Amino acid sequence: MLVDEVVLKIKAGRGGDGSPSLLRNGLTAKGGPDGGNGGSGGSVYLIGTTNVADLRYFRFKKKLTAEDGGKGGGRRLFGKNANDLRVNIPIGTRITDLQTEKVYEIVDNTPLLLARGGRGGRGNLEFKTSTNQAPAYAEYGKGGQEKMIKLELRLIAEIGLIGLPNAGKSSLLSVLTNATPKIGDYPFTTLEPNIGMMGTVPIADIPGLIEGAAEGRGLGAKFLKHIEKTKVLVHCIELTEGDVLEKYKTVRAEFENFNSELLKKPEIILLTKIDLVDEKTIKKNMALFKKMKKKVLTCSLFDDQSVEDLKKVLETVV
Ligand SMILES: Nc1nc2c(ncn2[C@@H]2O[C@H](COP(=O)(O)OP(=O)(O)OP(=O)(O)O)[C@@H](O)[C@H]2O)c(=O)[nH]1
Ligand SMILES: [Mg+2]
Repeated sequence: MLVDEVVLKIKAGRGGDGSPSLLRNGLTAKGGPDGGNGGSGGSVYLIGTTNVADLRYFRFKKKLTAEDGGKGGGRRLFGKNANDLRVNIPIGTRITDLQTEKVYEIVDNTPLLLARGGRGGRGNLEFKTSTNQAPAYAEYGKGGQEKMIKLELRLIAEIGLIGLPNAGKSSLLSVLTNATPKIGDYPFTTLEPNIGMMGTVPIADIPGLIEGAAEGRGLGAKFLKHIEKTKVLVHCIELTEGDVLEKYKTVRAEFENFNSELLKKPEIILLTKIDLVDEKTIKKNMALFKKMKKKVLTCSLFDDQSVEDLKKVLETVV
């Protein structure tokens, strides 16, 4: 299951308390202050990475808490500074601070400081003055910052495979990339977007779109946001049944309804399952799209050369 939205609490560590210790030993009945400072609390950072594909890690984890700083001690002992908590999230995640509504986009691996750890309290050593040689007090450590945040994943695929249900999108993803999506000879096999890597190029396969998808019919609308950032769309249209142009227009109409910017994206028409139709049908449909000045390719899973040719074209367009 693709986890693409979570709300969680993040809490930086508290600073350690300073120590109010006064030195006592055999030589000194009433010695000076020797209480050390507390250590600072750990901060919480989120870091973009390409190694994590979704927000699954947070599915049952509703809170990220960094360590508290160590307490200061007698004999000038300073408390330990706590380690920061650094958590990897996928590049492409949008973070919203739910109190301030401030939004951060994770676009690279620069650590983003979200909750700063509390400062350690000062020990009594630091409060010693000419008039108060032996202060018996120290500071408490400061609390760490706390925030409620929302993480939203937007897959940054460079290429999006789109089309009606059963067009062969997931099959293509499985031959173009390392992904192993579910493939079935019935519509709506894909219920969640899949993403695979063709070398270094991420390709997304989204559930099939149908008329009314942009208003919530079928499954597609919820996932159209995942293709908003792609550079190229591969519009898969299978040739075995239905009017090819009608099918093309149905999907384009959904783009128009959802976000007309999608219509401006470079588009490759991919006529699929050509092993199941005759040469005449292929030629006729290619001509149709060529006349519309569209870039059109054909493909069959059973023709390795057609898959290789498609790969080559995709590599040059991203
Ligand atoms: N003969 C033939 N069958 C194909 C080809 N490509 C896909 N298929 C078959 O078509 C059916 C649908 O393939 P999928 O890849 O699941 O289609 P999809 O577009 O992902 O479908 P949804 O996830 O429902 O939108 C499966 O039975 C595939 O085996 C092809 O090139 N030739
Ligand atoms: Mg599919």
